[in-house]
Amino acid sequence: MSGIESILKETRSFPPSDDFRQKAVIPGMEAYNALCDQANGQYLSFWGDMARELLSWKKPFSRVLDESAAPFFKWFDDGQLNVSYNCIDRHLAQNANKIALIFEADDGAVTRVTYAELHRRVCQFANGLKSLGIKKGDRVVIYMPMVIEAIVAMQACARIGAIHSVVFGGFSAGALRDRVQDAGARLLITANEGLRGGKGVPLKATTDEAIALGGCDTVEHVVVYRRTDSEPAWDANRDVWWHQLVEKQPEQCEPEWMNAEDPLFILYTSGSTGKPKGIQHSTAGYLLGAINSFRWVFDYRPNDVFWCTADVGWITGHTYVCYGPLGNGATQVIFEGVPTYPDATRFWRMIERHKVSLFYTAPTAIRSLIKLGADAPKQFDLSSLRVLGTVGEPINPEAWMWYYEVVGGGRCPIVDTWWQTETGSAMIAPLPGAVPTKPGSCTLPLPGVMADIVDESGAPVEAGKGGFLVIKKPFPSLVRTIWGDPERFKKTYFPEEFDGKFYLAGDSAHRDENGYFWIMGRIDDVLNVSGHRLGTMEIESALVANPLVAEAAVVGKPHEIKGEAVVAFVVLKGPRPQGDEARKVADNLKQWVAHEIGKIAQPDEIRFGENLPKTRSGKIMRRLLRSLARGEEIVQDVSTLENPQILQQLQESA
Ligand code: 7RM
Repeated sequence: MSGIESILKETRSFPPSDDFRQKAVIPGMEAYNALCDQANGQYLSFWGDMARELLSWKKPFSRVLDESAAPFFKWFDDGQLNVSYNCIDRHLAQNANKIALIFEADDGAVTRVTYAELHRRVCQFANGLKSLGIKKGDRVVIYMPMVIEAIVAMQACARIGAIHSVVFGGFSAGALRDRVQDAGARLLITANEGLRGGKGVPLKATTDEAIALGGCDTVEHVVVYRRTDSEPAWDANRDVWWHQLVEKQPEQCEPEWMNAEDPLFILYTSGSTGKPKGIQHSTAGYLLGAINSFRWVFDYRPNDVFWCTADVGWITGHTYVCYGPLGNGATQVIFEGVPTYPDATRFWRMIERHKVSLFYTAPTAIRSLIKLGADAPKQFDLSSLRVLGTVGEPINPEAWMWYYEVVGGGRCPIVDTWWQTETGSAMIAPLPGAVPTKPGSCTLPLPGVMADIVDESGAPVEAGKGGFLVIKKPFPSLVRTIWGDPERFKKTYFPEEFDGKFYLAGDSAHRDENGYFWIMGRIDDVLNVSGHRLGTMEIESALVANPLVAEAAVVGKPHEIKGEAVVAFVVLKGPRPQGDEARKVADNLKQWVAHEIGKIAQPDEIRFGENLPKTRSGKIMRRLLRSLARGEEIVQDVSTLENPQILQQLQESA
């Protein structure tokens, strides 16, 4: 097998302004390099010092890392602490009246919660959980809308040492049941309804349905937060109203002092095949990753207003809504609704309204907002913005430039953050006061992250050559195991092929002549065209660079001569073309790709749709497109698909 080839060339580079650099948390490349040298030279004391400086410990640890049961690493493991104490209590002496949460509801109503108020709510709910018999180590599934109470529930679990598992509120009864069952949850927390885009989401009814499917016998109670006036079906032996549960609870709740390695939460990832994996994170190592990466990557300063648009159902909502910002004592916006309601200017309106300075969203959201109104941000005062972030998928240079120029006014560094549910916190991302950015690159690893790109034998590949993205040393916030399946954990993430020594991320990537990382897509999605192994990202970027194109996804299909042919699924900025028009545009786009990156990457076939099949967190599901391209029936699990109706349209577009 030859290495994965890189064919995209991007030469633009954007250093931070002098003013930005001078005020930054990590001010300039010298400071960045000094931290990297420190981490390279003294890996353990680097992380040990960081853990002492950034976390508040009840009992200090005496040992940084225990590798004796590798790859089941233990960090700071004889130390004791509590995550909720670190996120709330320790800010009270100085910042009790600082705003922690600015909640904007679906209908635009705003509620502000101070750190003191958050403390009171978390303590009362934690006491409520205890009154239901929930204790340290019990699993609690949280199936909530994106409201203040979702964060209160997570923090309350952390406070009493219960292990939460948040299930995204858009998941079906079946998906919820599978997760409840795998986790063996004693308690479910939900709402009667959620509200998104003006419509009710029947969370309690779906919860009832999930339990009725069977296999949830461990569940003793369902706590229900009343978000709307609708009256849910009620099982008086099992169901408890949130407001009644907290009513007479004391406003103080002593935190449960946890061991550093006690699990903090489980979060299920669907993965491309098979049963969802319960990614298990630790208490101290995870929190350290969340707190430290937040201040480094977003260059966090105490007056910032942060807004991460992710739902708490995803890892991004765990690390950069619930734990990272609160752990730093920050003020953040949380948003119940969707970016297109009441119209596609919602994000820009909210940035102006709340004077957001640090904004973090997904490339999919950026691309769809470009399609819905490329000039829309210009109607709003976005001058409060300081740093713009992206996460979740490669961002193509075209969307990057739009984000940089139209949203950021050319002033704001773009932090393209590469990481995973499994890594717990950002791994490869520019520190915005130091690392010059390049459109489409997540740039350089954070100090202390030993990322590399290797070939099949585990040897580093040279600059410009693609390979497997790996992390070569254990890292505090890395996944500890797959809940209930340590063997699968070992096989998936520390495979034999690399002697079990490297963490295998599952992405392909290459580095350029400056050592910058470019993610090329999932390894499973790599195409093999005439013996050339091509990542999906570069061909997609070339397509999106065409002014007509809003979004694109490419997959391979078997080809007699070439091995694989390139099939591209394309969404135009304008209406979906049909007939002759479609053929004409397709021909133009094929030539465009050949011209932009070379004949080898030229699509053999282009199909147009109004959208692409995406997961509920906005990732393109290429495995479904692969089946479509091959004319196969879709037999894969589509339960995590946001927009199933699009499959038919793409099928018919052949
Ligand atoms: C945070 C999150 C992880 C996968 C990962 C990549 C892709 C995420 C980027 C990215 C290119 C990025 N966790 N990915 N961020 N690809 N550039 N900045 O998304 O577990 O849900 O997904 O997402 O393939 O392996 S996740």
